[in-house]
Amino acid sequence: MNSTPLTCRNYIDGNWIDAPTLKESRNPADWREVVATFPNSDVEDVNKAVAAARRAYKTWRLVPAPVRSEMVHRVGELLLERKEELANLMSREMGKPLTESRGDVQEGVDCAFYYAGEGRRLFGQTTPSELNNKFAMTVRVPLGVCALITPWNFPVAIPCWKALPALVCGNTIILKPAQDTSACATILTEIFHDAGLPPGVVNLVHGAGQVVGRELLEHPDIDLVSFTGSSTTGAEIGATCGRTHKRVCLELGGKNAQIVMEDADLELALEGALWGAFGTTGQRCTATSRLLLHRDIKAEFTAKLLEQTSKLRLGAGADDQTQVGPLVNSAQLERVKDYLEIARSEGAKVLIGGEVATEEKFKYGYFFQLTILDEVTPTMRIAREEIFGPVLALIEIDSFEDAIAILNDTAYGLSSSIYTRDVNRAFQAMRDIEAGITYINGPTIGAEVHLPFGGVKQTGNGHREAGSAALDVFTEWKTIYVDFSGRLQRAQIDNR
Ligand code: UN1
Repeated sequence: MNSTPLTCRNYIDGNWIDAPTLKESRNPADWREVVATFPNSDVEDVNKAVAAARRAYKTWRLVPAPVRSEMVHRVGELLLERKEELANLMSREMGKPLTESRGDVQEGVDCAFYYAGEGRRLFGQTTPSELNNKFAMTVRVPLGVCALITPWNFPVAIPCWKALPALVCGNTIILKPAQDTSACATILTEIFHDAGLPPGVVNLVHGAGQVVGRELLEHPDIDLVSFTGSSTTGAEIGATCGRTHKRVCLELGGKNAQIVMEDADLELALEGALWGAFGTTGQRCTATSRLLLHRDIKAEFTAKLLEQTSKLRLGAGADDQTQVGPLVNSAQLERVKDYLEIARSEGAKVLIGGEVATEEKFKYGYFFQLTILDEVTPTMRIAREEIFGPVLALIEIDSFEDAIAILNDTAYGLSSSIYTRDVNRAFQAMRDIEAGITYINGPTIGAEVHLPFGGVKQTGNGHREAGSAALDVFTEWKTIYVDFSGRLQRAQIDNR
């Protein structure tokens, strides 16, 4: 399992740059293993990357979109070729099971092929002018230089969601990946390079958010910041981008709930709850962290849930047998431990788990037991705050109306789910749930790349990623009037 650490470098203006100071990215299943070293970049590195991206933008924006998208298509092909290598690296670097890591890379592939097609659309509108001999239309134009600040939980998929539409639209980019997944970001950047993207179009700057991220937010030559991460950091980023006049797209936290009504297919709802709560060790912004169970089925459902949870195999992501991996780092482990303290002090009952996993094989990793909390009330902090770990809170509901009200009683609004066989309730839920995404008879996780992704309330700031919605993030509308009358025509005057 211990292979030689990958030496990651910054990639600026088409060159891999050696760095004077390095940090380490370690395997969360066995922190003795250094997976990679990466630069602890400073402001000067950011400035060089921004200057390169700004220079490259002058010509990249003029490359026809269908030609740009051929390179994005190539990114998809190369991701497929290197899928197994990347998945293995990902499982070692951030801990999720191999099947999930492959899925993460596949999401990048799907995204590449989707946006490659977009290069031949990028549709604008034509509309009649109110004046004779005058033509009116809209076209999408790129913004310029985009800073993409990405998290560790989807180290390939999320950078792809941001980078690929940005590039097809004609922007140049600077990727600032999470420090926990510097190696994955490096391989992804190698793929961008090999796909033929010209120097300066894609730049990679590793390092701390407080240094690299902060400078990107302040830099006058950055036009857009796209960030996925916590709501607290997102609020700061939004405030800074407001002050520095940048467009900002925020994908933030969640406190997603799955409702199980008394008429649900309970086996299906059970599978959904297990996958939604414990997939990626609960470290998804779409993870199910509240399970709203109708009182008529709660006892039966809970018994089955405990039985199935106790069977899930915790282990190293790179091990084929593993179903749930470790947490990504010690800070996450501490956070989950703290929330268990809070849960106990608030009066929640720990039905299973609740502790750091202490078996010998977990000794050098950040493993936490799969945890289910009962007797949770909607006002408890554990029912309101994002934990980002393998912790599921059970809340009893009396009725459909009660369920919707509790589901909506949160500061967040990303994903949501209801299991019911009642078609009327399903449609009411689609209408009344306050969230960017609602699943009927499916878990809260598993969004597809060709549909909009994002949330309401403190989950975001009104933008959506993925699908054609991402084009609205990475382009400006330009409105064009062509007057072919050969004389001055005055709108709002000459047509009356
Ligand atoms: C995230 O957790 O930030 O819908 C993204 C899903 C995945 C993406 C999650 N496709 O669960």
